[in-house]
Amino acid sequence: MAAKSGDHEIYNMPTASSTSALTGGEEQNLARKSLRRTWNQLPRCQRNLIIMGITAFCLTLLLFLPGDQLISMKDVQLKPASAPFHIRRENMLQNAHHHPNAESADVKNGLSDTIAAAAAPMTKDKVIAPYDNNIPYPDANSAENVVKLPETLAVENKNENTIDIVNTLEEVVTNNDPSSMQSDLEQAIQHPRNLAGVSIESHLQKIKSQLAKPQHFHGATNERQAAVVAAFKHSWAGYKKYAWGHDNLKPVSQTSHEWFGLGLSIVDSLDTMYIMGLEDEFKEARDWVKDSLHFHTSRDVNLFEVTIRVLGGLLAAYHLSGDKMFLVKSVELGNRLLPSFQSPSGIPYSDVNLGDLSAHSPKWSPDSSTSEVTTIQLEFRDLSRSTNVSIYEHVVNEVNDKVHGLDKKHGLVPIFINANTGTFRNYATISLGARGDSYYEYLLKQWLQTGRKDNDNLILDYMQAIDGVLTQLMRRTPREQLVYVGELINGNDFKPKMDHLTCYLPGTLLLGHQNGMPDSHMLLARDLMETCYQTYIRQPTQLAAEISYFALNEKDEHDIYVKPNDAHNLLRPEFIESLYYFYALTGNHTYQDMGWTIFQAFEKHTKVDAGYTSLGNVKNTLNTRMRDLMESFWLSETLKYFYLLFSDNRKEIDLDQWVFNSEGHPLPIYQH
Ligand code: DMJ
Repeated sequence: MAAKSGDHEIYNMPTASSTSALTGGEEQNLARKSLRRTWNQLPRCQRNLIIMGITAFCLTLLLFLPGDQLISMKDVQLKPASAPFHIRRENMLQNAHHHPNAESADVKNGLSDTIAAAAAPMTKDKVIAPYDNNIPYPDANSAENVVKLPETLAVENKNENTIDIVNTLEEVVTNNDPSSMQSDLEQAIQHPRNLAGVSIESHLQKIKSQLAKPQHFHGATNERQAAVVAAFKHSWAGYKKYAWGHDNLKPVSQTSHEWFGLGLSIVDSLDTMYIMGLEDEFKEARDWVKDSLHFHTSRDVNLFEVTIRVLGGLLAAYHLSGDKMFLVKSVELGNRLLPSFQSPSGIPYSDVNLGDLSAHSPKWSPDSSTSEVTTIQLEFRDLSRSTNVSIYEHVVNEVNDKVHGLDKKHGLVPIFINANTGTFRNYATISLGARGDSYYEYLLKQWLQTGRKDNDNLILDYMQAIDGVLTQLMRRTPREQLVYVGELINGNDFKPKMDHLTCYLPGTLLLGHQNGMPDSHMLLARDLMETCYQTYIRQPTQLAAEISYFALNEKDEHDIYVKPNDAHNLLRPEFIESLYYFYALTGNHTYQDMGWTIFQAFEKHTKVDAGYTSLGNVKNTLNTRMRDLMESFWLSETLKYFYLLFSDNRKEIDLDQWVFNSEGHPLPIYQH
């Protein structure tokens, strides 16, 4: 009689004397039965205790298994038939779009399981983290741990361009003597057309062998890329006709909009045109910069905006084209921005007058925005590295050091900081959206730019901040478990509000994970990416609103909802930027398809005769309320990231060699 579970087995046990004559198989059988008998003889409470002990042991084992192994185990189990979650959601919403199976692409591309896990959009089964609100992803890593870098992944795509400058540039002569730094600063401000005591051109002549070499791009290679190039050309034609030389185009009224008087759209577009292979357009823009871009007008500009758009745009154009003229312009602009750093604390004033060479706090507040003072470092450092003159890097390193030394809440920063006192504003909001966002972005990107040094404060602060995001700001909606990153009003009270700006975060997190950050970052990236996609796809226009709110409890009618005043869309790039990183780092074509859906929505609702316009309302296809502005970031970021997202070569820009600034301008990665 076959042994069954439970107490019956006791009647089937052979006697002890009979065991010696048994075969190996029978002996094993016997031993098993004897074990069962002993087990059955134990009191029930003792058996329960043993079961609990074994369960606890298994759980502990699981917790200490590296995250990659957990993910790959899950992945293997899930591969057969799991449709991406967004497809199921869309089907539920009867809003079907075609998305090829995410996993098949990974298998084809031979990517690692960890990366494949990130590549596959969130499926309910795949979410490893507990579903309770506000419980972060389990992760053994923390900021205290030394950063371990991964082996470089084998990839199928290549970038033929090498950045010679990175390998040949001598180390910037660093001069840390404070009094000489002060005098270098004053010299640069007094003589903005000079560099290191001579004309900018003479200085660059001296370091000729170290200057950038041109990079090569092939232009569009498929229909989607061609459609993006057509969108760029349409935007450019409208800008040329109605706003040439002005900052922005107003495409509905067919007029121009002035902000800083620096031809923002032209400078912001230079590298996009270069990458897209638009040689004629690039040349006309280049000629305008050479002949008509002047900085000496007495006008207040915003340090951050001009740094990321104009300085970043000029530097990227220089590095891609190798055209020294762009570097000459960058130096003059850099010098004219330096007065911002002449504050008692070294934290820069937000506003600077490029003509008068003076700086002050914004008119509306005594404080600078935290993200603004911490999102100028890539550009100023690159200016130093490109010219071998240390003052630019020095002033922004000082800002890094100051901000690093301030008290934070779980690594998170208040969104206002005072340039006079050098302290955060008490009770200011904590947010990964407006005024906070790129503080976190530049911690990671500066670390990448400077050769990923172990135990660098930048990366330690970044890791601590992301831990803070996971424990303080990340929540899931109660019904659909949509992951989002909320805000702390007054630095304390949780608000389930997420700016579209925050949708840069998935891409940055994945870039960090690729460079050795913990798996919890990748999981948050993947889940947040899905939520950002939902903020688009659930709107009737399939375009996201500027701000979305999320359900806190089941009584809230919708998991994502948009208030009437927040329903505008400014042609912002952040989600497309994240899609680009996901595609570039994983090779998964699903992200291209998601991007294509959104590109078509832009085409449908924002395209007008003279360009593309921001909208006042994404909630009603019949009443989108055109706002009549085409911001320069549409040209520098949104269209550039679309173009790179649709590239057949995901290394068209090699992320091991280039780091994108906050305005989508690629700058070289240095080895130190
Ligand atoms: C851009 O100017 C930059 O991306 C900036 O960091 C945030 N805002 C806009 C785009 O939305």
